[in-house]
Amino acid sequence: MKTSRFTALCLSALLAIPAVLASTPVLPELVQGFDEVKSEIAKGTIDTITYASTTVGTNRRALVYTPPCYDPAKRYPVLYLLHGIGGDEKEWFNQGRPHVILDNLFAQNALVPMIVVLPNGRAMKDDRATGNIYDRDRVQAFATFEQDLLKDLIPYIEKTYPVLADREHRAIAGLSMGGGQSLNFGLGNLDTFAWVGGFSSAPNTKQPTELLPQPEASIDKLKLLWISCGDKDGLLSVSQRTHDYLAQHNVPHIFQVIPNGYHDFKIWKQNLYQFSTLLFK
Ligand code: FER
Repeated sequence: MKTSRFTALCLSALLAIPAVLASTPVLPELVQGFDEVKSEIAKGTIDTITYASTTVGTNRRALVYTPPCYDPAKRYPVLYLLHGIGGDEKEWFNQGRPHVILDNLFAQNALVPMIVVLPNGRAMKDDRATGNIYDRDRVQAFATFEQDLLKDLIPYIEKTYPVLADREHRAIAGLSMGGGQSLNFGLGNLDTFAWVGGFSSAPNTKQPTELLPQPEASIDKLKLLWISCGDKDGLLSVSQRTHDYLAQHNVPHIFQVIPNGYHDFKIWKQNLYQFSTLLFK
């Protein structure tokens, strides 16, 4: 019974009218219930994985979302989705429920089926969000994660899951500290990532000239650069200065200042909803 229902749901998703792809991205309207569980749609799956980190010298955890109608015989693009300073690999799952948002988008045929990896971006032996999360070594661990991601986690994902392992099928995005990481690591490694998103990016974001020292050379490599922040967020100046520099150097990007927007999951869920529909198209 389970199989036939699954097949029917997956076929109906395939037969739905494809979303229109425009060269200038059109942001989807936020629909009521975009983050609520629907009973009659196909669901993705979230697993916890453990990988050996040569960077940290420990086994580290991440969550992995595989999309509805997941077929290991196919190959999927991958989004690495990063948490904030007070979180760990479960922060998005517990508070943002990305699986619900993505399942709903998939059911509307608005999403390219993708694998989403939710890492722990605090690359240190004790990687829990305990004690003083603003301690220097705890903040430093968010920078160290670049090596863990590139040398340990991505290779693990690519040997464990059926993924398309090239830059055009790899995206990185995150909230706050994770937004800073996404801009730093994404723009710093355009041979690895073509899709980059910073949601309410934190002060760990590099200064624009360090972030993108040769803006002109980056233009052709970027499939999408997304910068968004709430207008009531005390960190808006980080996104603003990045946008100003990009605009000055004619680097195509999306800059969204969300009216009446704070530093919270209301904003980050909206960001994920809209950003994810642009990916891999
Ligand atoms: C800071 C203010 C905010 C900072 C980090 C944050 C490292 C991060 C916030 C978050 O992730 O929600 O000064 O410095």
